[in-house]
Amino acid sequence: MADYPEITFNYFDLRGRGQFIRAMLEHHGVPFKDNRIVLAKDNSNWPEIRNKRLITGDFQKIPFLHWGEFRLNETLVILEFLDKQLGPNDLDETAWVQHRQVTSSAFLDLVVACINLIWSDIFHPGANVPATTAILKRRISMHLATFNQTLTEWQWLDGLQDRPVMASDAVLWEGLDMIRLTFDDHVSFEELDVLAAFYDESPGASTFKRLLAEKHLNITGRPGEPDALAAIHGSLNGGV
Ligand SMILES: N[C@@H](CCC(=O)N[C@@H](CS)C(=O)NCC(=O)O)C(=O)O
Repeated sequence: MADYPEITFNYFDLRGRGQFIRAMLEHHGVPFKDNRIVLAKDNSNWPEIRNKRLITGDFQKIPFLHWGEFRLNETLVILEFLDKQLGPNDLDETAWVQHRQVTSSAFLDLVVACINLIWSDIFHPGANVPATTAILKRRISMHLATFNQTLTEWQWLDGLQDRPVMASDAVLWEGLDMIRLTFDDHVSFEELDVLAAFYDESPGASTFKRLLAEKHLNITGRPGEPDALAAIHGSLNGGV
């Protein structure tokens, strides 16, 4: 087994920006302390936790990864760091850059987009959630079609089974699964052959699914997330 330093991963006890990092560490068998921060129902315990820089790092936000001497904030930085530590060391520059692009877009354009929609009426008082949902549904559908085309051109599925699970796998899988749940299957990637095959058969998928089956996790820390999701689904189903 590889020799690892002391590792602590700090994140909320939810999916958000952290589940794919946990899942990667689990999949690779990395021994780590999984410090899950449990929010009070109204999130009132957060300001006190936020000030504990051993838990929230130099930017006082999470995810925050403590890996031996390294203190890492910023999700995309953590993911690149993990690929350097755990990923294949024989990727050429072109493949490495492609992985960084897939990781960034899956994180920002899929995962963060879903998170922001679920929080939208709180972060943007007076927001029109049905209209916001409809716009995002259109934008994400277009982006998934583009993703599918590009991954086809990049022959993404070839060799997927022959390399270790990378950040791109964990985040893209999480993004697709969050889209399924956030849009109640109204944004479908079933017809997008590469994405559909990736979601079902990518090498990390069984670990990602197993972890979620072992413990149900909300997508975000938004108080009342089930009601927010019900409102989004209602608007997609033609409700007000
Ligand atoms: N740019 C950061 C953003 C991290 C972030 O906003 N994390 C949220 C939780 S998912 C947080 O710490 N929110 C509390 C706060 O901003 O006070 C990243 O991508 O990691």
